[in-house]
Amino acid sequence: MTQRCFLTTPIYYVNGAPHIGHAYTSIAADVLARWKRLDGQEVFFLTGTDEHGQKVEKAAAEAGVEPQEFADRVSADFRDMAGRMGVSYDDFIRTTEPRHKQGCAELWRRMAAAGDIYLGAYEGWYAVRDEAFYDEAELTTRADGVRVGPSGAPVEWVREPSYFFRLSAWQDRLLAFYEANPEFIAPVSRRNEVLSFVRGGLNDLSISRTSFRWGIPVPGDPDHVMYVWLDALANYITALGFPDETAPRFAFWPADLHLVGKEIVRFHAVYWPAFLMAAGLAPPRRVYSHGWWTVEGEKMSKSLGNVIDPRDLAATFGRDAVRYFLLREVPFGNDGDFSRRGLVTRLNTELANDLGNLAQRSLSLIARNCASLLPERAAPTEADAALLEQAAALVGRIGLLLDRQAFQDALEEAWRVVRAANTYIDHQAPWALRKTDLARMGAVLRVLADTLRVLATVLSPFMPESMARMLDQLGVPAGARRLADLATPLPGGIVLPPPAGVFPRFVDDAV
Ligand code: ME8
Repeated sequence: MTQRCFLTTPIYYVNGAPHIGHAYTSIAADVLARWKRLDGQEVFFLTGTDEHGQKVEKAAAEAGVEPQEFADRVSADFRDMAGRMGVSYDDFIRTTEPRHKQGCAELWRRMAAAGDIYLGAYEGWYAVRDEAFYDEAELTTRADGVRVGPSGAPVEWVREPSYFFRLSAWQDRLLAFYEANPEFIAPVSRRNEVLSFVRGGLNDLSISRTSFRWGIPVPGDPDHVMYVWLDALANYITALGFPDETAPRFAFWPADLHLVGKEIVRFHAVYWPAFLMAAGLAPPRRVYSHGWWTVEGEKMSKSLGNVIDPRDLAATFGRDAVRYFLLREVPFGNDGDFSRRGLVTRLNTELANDLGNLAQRSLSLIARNCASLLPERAAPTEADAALLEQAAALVGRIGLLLDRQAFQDALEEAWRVVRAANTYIDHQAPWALRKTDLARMGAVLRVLADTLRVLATVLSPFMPESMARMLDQLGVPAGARRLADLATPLPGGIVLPPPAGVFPRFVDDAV
């Protein structure tokens, strides 16, 4: 049976425009989705927008439009961003869609039927920007006297009737679940944070609000709207057709991976599995929480005016260069700093020089010296075999690294082969063989073409457009670009199209 794989991004709040932080998570998830598809798996890749709650209501009011109209506009912008960054999602869910509202209400009913929801009153701190409740002990006071939560978001005191989820009763079951599933939260630093948070004891969680209206009504008590995080998390199952557990899509549950930023790990690794288990559903298999980007050393913020739209970067540097940079620059779990200089350097050295030139040199030698015909494979010399074996081993190595979301290491593995191939071409000097040993020249160029084919294949999830162009130039048929196809050599003698540079060098006046 084909292996199934369900991958998700967070659904993004529609209070503001998409920026590189959002693109980052979506691109990372996209690389995994594309890799799994290349591996022949059946993939369901979900993204979308989180449209309810006080924060969105407030942003709409500030813009002077109704929340739904505002959400329609910003959601469309997120969809456009995903499209332009090459994010190959299978579904884009919006929490204002009827399918979501119905499924979410049913999730509530199941949690209630299990006895895990009760009516009470909430009194405490709330940060609208984070849509999160905080304990007194988590707060600090800013220089201007404003009380803020751990993220720096101002808090306000709220006091209102509220339904609660009996989270306190789930502490032991959650700890047992983490114990039995050591891979559930990654990286390990985040796992430790979550473990100590849960070991410290859990308070019941307020899951409804009465002080505003922009949310999903609580079943049977329309004075309340659901807490936006319960609403938002439910997207991962409502998109699969929940509550219809017989829907073909529902076979994708439990999710193989929720990719999230580090600030929302608690919602995904504590609240979400507890909600699901309370409703009698399986928790997801894994939550990976990546680090945060700053821009030129500063936190991105509207007031600083340094918020970067990934579409602008793509227009300037090319979409694939941006995708590559984001995943190459820092280890996935760590924070990173985005700088224009850093991007230009990687584009020019690693893409244009290391990989682009390798392909350009090899392919133009074939065009010029072999009448554009792919040379036949020949009995390999030791040097040939060493390079070909290193290339062949890439598929397995990258697969294992991507299963751990180690994007940077995966790219580093590929670049080891790129560097080895550059050393090989310099040592073999096929341009010189033209006059001395034509057969050997052909053999060397064929080794290079085969190595490039592996590279372009394994890198295609990262840089789909440019690697597709490279595969075109290598004569690899569009229907034979999966990992498994690498086992079948291309026939010698096929005509290759004229080579054209895949990564132009970027000359930056601003640097
Ligand atoms: O939290 N660096 O939505 P959100 C890296 N709606 N990643 C960043 C980033 C940065 N500077 N800024 C944002 C929400 N992200 C909820 C999620 S899920 C059921 C509900 C990415 O619009 C990162 O993935 O605030 C982070 O978790 C997400 O955007 C937050 O997006």
